[in-house]
Amino acid sequence: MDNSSQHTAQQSLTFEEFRNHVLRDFRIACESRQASLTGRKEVLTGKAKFGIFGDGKEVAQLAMARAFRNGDFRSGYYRDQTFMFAAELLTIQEFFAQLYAHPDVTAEPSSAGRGMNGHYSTRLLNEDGSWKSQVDRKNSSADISPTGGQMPRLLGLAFASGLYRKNPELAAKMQSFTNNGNEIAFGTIGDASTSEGLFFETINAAGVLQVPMAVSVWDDGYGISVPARYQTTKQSISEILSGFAQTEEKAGYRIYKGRGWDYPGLVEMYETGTKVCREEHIPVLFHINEVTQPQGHSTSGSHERYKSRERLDWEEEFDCIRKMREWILESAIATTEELDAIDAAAKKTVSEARRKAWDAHSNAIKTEVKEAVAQLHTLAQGSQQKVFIEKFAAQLLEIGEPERKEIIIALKKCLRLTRGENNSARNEVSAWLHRYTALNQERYSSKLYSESQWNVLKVAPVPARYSNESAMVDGREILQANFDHILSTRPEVVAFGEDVGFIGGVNQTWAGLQQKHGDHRVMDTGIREATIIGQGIGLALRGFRPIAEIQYLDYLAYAIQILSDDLACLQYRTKGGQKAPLIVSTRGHRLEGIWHSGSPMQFILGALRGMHILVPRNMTQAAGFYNTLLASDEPALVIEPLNGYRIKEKMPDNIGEFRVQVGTPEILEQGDDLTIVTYGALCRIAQEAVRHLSEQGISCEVIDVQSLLPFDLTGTIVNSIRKTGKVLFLDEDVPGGATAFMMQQVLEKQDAFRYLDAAPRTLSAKEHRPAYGSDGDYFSKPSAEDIFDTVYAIMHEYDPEEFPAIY
Ligand SMILES: Cc1ncc(C[n+]2csc(CCOP(=O)(O)OP(=O)(O)O)c2C)c(N)n1
Repeated sequence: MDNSSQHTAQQSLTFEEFRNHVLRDFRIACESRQASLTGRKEVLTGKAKFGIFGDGKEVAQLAMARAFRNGDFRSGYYRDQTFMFAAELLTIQEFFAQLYAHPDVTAEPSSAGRGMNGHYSTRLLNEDGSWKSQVDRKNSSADISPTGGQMPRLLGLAFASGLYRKNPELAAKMQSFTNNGNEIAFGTIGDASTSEGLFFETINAAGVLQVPMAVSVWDDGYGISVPARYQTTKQSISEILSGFAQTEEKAGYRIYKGRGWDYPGLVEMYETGTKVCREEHIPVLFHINEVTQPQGHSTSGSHERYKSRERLDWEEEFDCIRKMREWILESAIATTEELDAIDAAAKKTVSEARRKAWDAHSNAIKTEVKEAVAQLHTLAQGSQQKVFIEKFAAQLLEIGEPERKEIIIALKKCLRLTRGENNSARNEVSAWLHRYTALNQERYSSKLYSESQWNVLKVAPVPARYSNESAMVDGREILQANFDHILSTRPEVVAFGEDVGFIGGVNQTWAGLQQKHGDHRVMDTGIREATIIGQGIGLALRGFRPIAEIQYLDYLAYAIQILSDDLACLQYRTKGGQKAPLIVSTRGHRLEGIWHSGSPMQFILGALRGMHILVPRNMTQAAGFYNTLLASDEPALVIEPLNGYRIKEKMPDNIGEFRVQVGTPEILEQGDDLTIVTYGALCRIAQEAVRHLSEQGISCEVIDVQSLLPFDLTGTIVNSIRKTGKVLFLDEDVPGGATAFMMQQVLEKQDAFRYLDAAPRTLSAKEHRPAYGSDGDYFSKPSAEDIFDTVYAIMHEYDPEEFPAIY
């Protein structure tokens, strides 16, 4: 083949430059394949627990990496090691450090050993939690395991470029995040995972929004063992998405199809496709088929079980590195000897990098073992159990490849053995154990929440100020005025959701704000909860401060997976390497019927650790929370009380500036006999019940928790129980839902059981969802009468003479 006729991408290069590019790529392909082969061995010989690798996908990823520029983002999945190597976002040593779960960010920057092998990310944050520049480097968002889960965030990463381009003034201010919106968000996904709803939702949304999103589908024909005929209509994702293609009249996608082993074809395809994507913000789909998976899906099984002999033979023949090699030779770019030398060197490089990664990981543990053994020797000296302790020490030293848990187990066993001994070394050993436990806490459990100076707990409260002129208005007007102030003073804030833009939200909390601030600030979206959240995550990763609205709390279920798997655990799974300070705004608890009265708080509390969960009782408190959150760098969910928009509240004079502290309950009613702990729409109903109870001589304290995560950091509730000796936990969740959570927090964490004179009680909604209509609500959710009766029953149990049964 004539060298001068190579693809257009290479035409501006001299032959020498072109050859260097090709041989660099070939080297990376060889190294990456060797890393996969070696990685599998490491799992099978027990050095690592699980392995999933990118073999068979090398060549396509080299081509994608060629088109990837500074400022661009990747949102991909576990097959992308070759891309990461080629883009210089991952070293081979780091690849192995991750396989071994090395819990140190300097050794394993993607996730500090937390994320499992094949889960990549770049560190977007400095040590102190501030943003690094994104434009002078290549970026990868943090991978997650749920297949297709990378898609919603990808939309947001691409949308950020769109918004920056639409708002040049902002782009000029945010130069460390964008170069006028010229950045592409590259997505990767396996062919089988395109069956997920998240894929289609994202594809449609990006087509509507016309954002620079470039999705590559690595099509190897299987999802683990299940072939394409069970995954994809017509067995071709590009064919079925052809209706999305751009036409003369209508905007849409550019769709390209390439073969996973065709290096020159792929390089050219990526160059052409990403040019329009970057310049014209046209979304692009690259369907890469004829991709192989030489080692099978993962270390958990062999592909011979489900691939035919014919398929296995084809995979061997069309192995992408083999084909790349053939092409290099046919094109006379290099000789067989040169390629063999590259391959041999790659094997050496990988072997060396693997050894270094292993030594770094295992030597760190061995050093800790030695320290622990020294502690055990000290303990043994003055102990009657010397023989046994020395035996434990010797056993610990003998373990060929020890793990940290074995240190803890041995120390605890020896301290138990010596319980009650008058041995001064025990204190020292015990102190060492505590220090070691704390160290491992930092290694394996830190950074679920921001530990930066912008941690939400560091935001000081600012009281709402009122004067004689302060008007009584509908609650929704307070939110609207507050959002107006935010949009006027914070250009990086954008808000979006279903009906949020043109009409200003179903409850008018954004009314007129699109007209005033522009449709690049306040936006309508399609009905697509998961990608509304993804849109927010991607924007937040790129410097925006998005407020994403989920129209009703009941529909948060559509988005809970992405909130849980992606947003809530982001700081944790990168050990502080990334953050997405997204505010999710919704409304719930009480209105009408099965799907507009939900309060599934336990479900949210269980799924969203890593986010703050705020449940204001009215719109002033809600506005105060938004202001607090915008001063912090953490993600949160704010649930406005759905039935409160038309209830009158006093408009604060310092709208947009007052802040409500999270983790701080408020006492709404003072009382001596019993403490009612509640939140949201029930606050008013509890206050009403308390008035009736006082007529019966029962004095209740009503505490509005306001913030479920974090929960009462001030001890307000335990202090109240100290006074009253009795407590009722009240909410609209199911029995044993968030009331059980509150009870655990108060009795166990605040130690309140010591002060109780009567059994603690919970009162919640019924197990079923609320029936429609006023009576449906009354008989499904706690009413003032239910509260009265439950409180009275506690008082009756406590003092039956003073409080005889009523009914
Ligand atoms: C939501 C979800 N369901 C199931 C799995 C288990 N799983 C992991 S990989 C995989 C197959 C994915 O196949 P494909 O998308 O074609 O990617 P490939 O592994 O072939 O590159 C499955 C079912 C998962 N990780 N996430």
